Amino acid sequence: MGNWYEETFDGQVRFGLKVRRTLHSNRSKFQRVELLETEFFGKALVLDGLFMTSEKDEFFYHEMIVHPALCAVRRRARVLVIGGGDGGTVRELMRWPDVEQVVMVEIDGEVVDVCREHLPSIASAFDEPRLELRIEDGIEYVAKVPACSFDVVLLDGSDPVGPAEGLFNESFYADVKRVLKPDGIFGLQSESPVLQTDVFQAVQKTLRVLFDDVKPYIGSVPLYGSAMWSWTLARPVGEVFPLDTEPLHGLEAELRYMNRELCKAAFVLPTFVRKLATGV
Ligand code: SPD
Repeated sequence: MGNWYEETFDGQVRFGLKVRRTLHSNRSKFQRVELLETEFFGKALVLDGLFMTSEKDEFFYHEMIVHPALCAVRRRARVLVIGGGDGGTVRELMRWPDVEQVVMVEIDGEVVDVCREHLPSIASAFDEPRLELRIEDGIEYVAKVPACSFDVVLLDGSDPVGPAEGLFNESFYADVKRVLKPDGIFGLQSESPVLQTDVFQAVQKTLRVLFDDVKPYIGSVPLYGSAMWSWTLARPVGEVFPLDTEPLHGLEAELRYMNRELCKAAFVLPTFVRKLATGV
């Protein structure tokens, strides 16, 4: 028969998955970590009751958080990932031959361990020699590293509750800007313009205070219970566009969501999203 596992949005909307069995359930030092075997999505990671990723649809999210950001920079030698404990973001980064080093800073080592054990197709790049994996607080890490250390910073965090809450504020974004090179790029998941409208709007507004140019883009992630999800690119100095999507040409055979046309089209926003992001 199986049980239903439901994520609730603001006590107003519920999204549920039918679960065959629970493979892991534990309260780590930071959050409840669950690994479910579901009927439709395959194995799924859940943190504090929030769906994070699944075998079936993880590529929607991970290809969208990584590849547009890498198309927005000329130099991609050093990349910092904050969060990303399931490993999908690092796996996508490793497809780029000119990425020389990825530093991934994940606060919760239990997430990494559980994903290594149960989600090997997502956590497949943790043993890459180009990866430096650090289990520590990403907020403290960006506060202490020297300025201009990275070409790209990607924030692959959870929703703004629990350990990820501090990843949505101005002082954290200011540190991200400091550790980025001026012509580098900050890419982050920025929640759903439909179900988390206030967070989406607040992220855009806060980034605009600090960065010269901020460009949200949209796609779908079936596991997130909303037809629309968003990510955002922010450039410390200068403009985000134009994106150079040509390097994707060589990757397209191995990608399942991203392609050169989509990489540009994702920045074309429905009017209500554009108004939420820019006010006009
Ligand atoms: N509502 C869930 C938002 C989670 C965003 N991060 C997912 C992590 C996948 N690597």
